[in-house]
Amino acid sequence: PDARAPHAPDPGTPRPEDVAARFTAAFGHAPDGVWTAPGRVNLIGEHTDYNEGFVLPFAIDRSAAVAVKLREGTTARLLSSYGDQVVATVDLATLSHSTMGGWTAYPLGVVWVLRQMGVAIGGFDLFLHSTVPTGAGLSSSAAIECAVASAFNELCGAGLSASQLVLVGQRAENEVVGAPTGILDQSASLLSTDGHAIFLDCRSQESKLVPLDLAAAGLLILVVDTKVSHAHATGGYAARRASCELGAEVLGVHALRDVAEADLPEAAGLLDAETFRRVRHIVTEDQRVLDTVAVLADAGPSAIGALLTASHASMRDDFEISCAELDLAVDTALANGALGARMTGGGFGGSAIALIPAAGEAMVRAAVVRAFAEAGFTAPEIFAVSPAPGARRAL
Ligand code: GAF
Repeated sequence: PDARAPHAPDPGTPRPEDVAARFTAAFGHAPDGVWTAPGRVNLIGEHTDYNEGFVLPFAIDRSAAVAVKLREGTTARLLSSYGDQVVATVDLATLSHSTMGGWTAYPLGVVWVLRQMGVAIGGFDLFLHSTVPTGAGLSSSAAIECAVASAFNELCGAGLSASQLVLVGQRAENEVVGAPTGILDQSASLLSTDGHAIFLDCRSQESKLVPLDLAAAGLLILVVDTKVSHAHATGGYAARRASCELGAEVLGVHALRDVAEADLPEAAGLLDAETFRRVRHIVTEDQRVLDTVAVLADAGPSAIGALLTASHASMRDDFEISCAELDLAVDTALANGALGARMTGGGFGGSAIALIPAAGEAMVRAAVVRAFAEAGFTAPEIFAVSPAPGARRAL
């Protein structure tokens, strides 16, 4: 999900020199380093992560950057370009859920988890700047968590692997922020490589890089940020997860990953109608991820459109996590030449993606803007994305 704060970020990845300079201006000394971690779009595989299934995300060229300097003592000072831009000062010796509020829950949540794991983190100064739009379903919160986890992993010599850092970010999200999310977002942020999507098995945490050269195929992916904000710490996200757990329990499986499409007719007789629809989304979505990976290898990105669109229909009708703005973005893109389109991320707002011929970009953009205006919706933000590098030390 997304760190929620009033924020209008610039596109692109923050310049590490600028982030270091703002740190130095705020704290009066230079940082030990600057770490960046990107947001993501998920090409396909939604809500499958916490069902131990498959996902296929890629990192985008919008990142969180943190400059950090370790200090003596137990005082942490945190500043971000979000919101009121006042330095938050906390004593790590008395760190508790009640002292981690607002945007500081993301960096402090990671620090709290690392300290629980025995990583010796004392005092520090931290400055955060992010270009991942908040509330847009593009993993602004995972970007912060992964940048912070990468920084302390290195500065404190913790020696954790990328897969372990994924779980650190997830625990911060689950235990401190309070959103019962899976490992999709942190995995995309930490494991991504330029020019590739990541095919991740969320049960084993094994991943495989899948080449995704959109430009060579004359294609691009447009993000339509509907500006309908969402929060996964409340409401629908947790309810969907609970439905999936109920479905697995009634069907006698460890996780919905263990249900095959061929089992669905029998499952229909065992589950109430709503739980069955939730289960059907997960089971068919897992298969669509596997199919997408196979089609990409055999025929390339121009052949995956129908799978993306089928995924959207499943989220709209069976999982019921879409909204009028997302459906309009998808339908309008499809009516104006998109090969496929779907909402991406947790749902209930946020962004849709559309796979379009590069030559048709202006037409799709204009059509979506017009359709939103005619429907009386807030103007969307529309931008192209392509697979970008994952988290790294930038300075
Ligand atoms: C959000 C969550 F954080 C992810 O773990 C995942 O469940 C996603 O929604 C839906 O696929 O981004």
